[in-house]
Amino acid sequence: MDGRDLVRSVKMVGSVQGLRMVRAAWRRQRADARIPAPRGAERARVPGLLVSAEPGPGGGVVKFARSELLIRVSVGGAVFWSWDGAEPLPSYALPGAAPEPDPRAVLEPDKNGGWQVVSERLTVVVSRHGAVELRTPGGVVLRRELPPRWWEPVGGGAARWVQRSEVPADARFFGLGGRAGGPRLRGGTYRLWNTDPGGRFGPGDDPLYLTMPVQVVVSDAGTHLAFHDNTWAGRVTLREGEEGAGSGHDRPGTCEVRMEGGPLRCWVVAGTPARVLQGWTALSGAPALPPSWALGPQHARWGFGSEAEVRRIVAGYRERGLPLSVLHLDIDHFDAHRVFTVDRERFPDLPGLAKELREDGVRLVSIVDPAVKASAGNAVFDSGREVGDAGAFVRDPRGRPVLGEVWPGECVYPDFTDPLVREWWGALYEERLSQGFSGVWHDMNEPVAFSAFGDPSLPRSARHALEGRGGDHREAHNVYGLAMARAGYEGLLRLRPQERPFLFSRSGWAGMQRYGGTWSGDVATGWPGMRASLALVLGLGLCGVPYSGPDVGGFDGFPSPELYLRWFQLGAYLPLFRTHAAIDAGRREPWEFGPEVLAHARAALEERERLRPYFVTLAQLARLTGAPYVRPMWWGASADRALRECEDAFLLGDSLLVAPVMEHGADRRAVRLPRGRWYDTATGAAYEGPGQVLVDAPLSRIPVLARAGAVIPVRGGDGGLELEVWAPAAGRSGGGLVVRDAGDGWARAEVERYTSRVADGRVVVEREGEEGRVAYPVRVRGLPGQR
Ligand code: NBV
Repeated sequence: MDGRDLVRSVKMVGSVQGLRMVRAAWRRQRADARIPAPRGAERARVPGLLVSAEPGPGGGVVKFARSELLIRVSVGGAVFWSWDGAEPLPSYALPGAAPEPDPRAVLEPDKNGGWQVVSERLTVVVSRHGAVELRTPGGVVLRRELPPRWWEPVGGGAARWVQRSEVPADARFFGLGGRAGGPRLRGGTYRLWNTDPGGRFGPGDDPLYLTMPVQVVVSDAGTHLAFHDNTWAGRVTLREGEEGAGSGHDRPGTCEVRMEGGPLRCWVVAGTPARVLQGWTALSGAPALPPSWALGPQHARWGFGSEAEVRRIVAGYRERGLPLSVLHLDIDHFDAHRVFTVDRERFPDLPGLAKELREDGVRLVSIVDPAVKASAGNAVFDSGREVGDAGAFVRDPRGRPVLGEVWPGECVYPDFTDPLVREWWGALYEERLSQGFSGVWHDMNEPVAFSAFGDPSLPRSARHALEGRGGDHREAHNVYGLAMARAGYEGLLRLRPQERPFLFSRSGWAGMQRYGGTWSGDVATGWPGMRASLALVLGLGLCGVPYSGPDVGGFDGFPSPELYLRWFQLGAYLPLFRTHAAIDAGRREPWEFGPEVLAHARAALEERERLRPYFVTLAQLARLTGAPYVRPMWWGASADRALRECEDAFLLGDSLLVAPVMEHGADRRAVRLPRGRWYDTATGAAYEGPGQVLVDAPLSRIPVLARAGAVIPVRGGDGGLELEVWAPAAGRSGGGLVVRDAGDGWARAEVERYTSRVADGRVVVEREGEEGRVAYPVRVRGLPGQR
């Protein structure tokens, strides 16, 4: 937080709290002084020379003079390797048991005095010094891990470590959670420490709320994902490689992972991007399926403030005939900012209001902050003190509760890494449900403790249960939001077992998708913020978290009508489509920017509703396959290098290509196309990829192109499902999947497969396995047979 942000937050929290923030910062610094300094007396260690090897399930153990390397290939192809005896479990990323070892993968000596494990998708080669190479079945090196190095504090304690790896010279890096500077991660250092950037962020801010040690690396040789399963603070330094233009002197890309403690263990999944995400979500858990109402338009604001204001907003949508599916209430509806309370003066009958809105098709979603006001008489605080032997709240090494300054004043923090605490916290959601809320929005869970300077979080010495193992905040910090999401998700599930919980969270870690989605957080209003917001959605999707979206219009300040509209048009094609802003920011209702913006925003809202069946299908497919709804342009064509560089457009599922306008004054834009024919969905014009084309982007819409042959489920004029089919090019065929909305429960959805082809100059659509019968109206677009 810089000086300006401090002034702004003091303005928001008040000067009494401002003073307490200074005190809190000093207190945290004093507490942290007890943690061993990272550069005290340490002993360095490397593995040394190879001594022996012992085959075991899926691979085995290779022993070195000063460490040992475990290699295990699992059924399904994911490769696990670790040093110093680390096993896959316990892990916050893996939901259950680790996958079974693949009995066909055997450790055997190689020709160079090292050892290797050959498996179906990857060959793992270990050198005599402890370098680990991952090769494709064709022998091309995807990744080469150099021998690691540890630094062990002389007096004992957590060892720091570093591991460098090399990737092909043409490789591009993605992922590491939500990164504002992405989606392609350029050379530089990226921190692994979930952080509230303090009021707003732009592309230059790093880290943000949701980091994770998941890298997705794309090169001609193939795509792979490497996950360093370690929750501690760390840094990843990336350097893109350089090709020697045929000279044979390529400089490989490099990646250096430095962690302040914790195990050195890594999972690698390789293959096509689709296969990589399938493998990754098989390991870290299938994405939760949002209820279909969460795929409709949503509106929020910090500062709706009263029942009358909520009614005014909903009426504003209704009077103008604008669709609205969800309205969010922020901390200002709480009583004195305390979580799980309602300000009864301003919301005298929240359940009544919620019921009325629901009858009108609008759900309410509530913010939930983790920090609990530390004052006797606050029911949540009082009940938390009764949990287990020591109460629910995080304590310092001397057993005193750790205090932090947040919105309600002096607060304590539930220790979500304790199963008992999760159970207690989950039960508290009954209060939210009885107030009429249908879902929750977790905020401030990095976790945040306001601080005049330094890291705005808990002291690193704070103690956590860590599922009974015990440890401090250095290990628990990055999974605080993840564990809170688990508490919330499991609580909602217990309370309403027949409904799918709706939860999204600002912070999280690898595996977050099991419990719900996330959103951009406080993205700065401006064109750069808009770009950053798309980078976040793309990067998180590649890390396995498919449901997210930005604060449309930006969190702070006053967007110009043009910026607001362009952001709105982008948001309409992202999984979480929600306008939101800070209490001191300008309005974000679509009618606040004049009649022209309103007309175009209406078109975007209507298009989103028309595409709702497609979004429902994409949500189901994300659950079944791990494929994000929003995919980078190289998704189906990772060998197309030009597409790897393309960051200003994306694929929405298999069928659509969305090219948002992210600069001022543009009325057309360049779009790089993957191979095949693409139709401009507004004009019907056909373009042939690969290559770059210039398409119209008037203020009324952003370019959206459909893949020739695509079969897209849409909402027809009568509200029923319809198939929109884009004519395949001559001699080609196409198709698409449809998963129908099976309600908000757990009914198993059926995946329907459709094919399209041209016969006798007509487009023919058939359903696989049903004697071709298609139960929906079909609307053909594009020009069949045209070359
Ligand atoms: O609860 C207030 C805000 C919220 O509107 C926003 O979406 C969160 O990202 N919250 C942060 C806390 C204060 C931010 C300055």
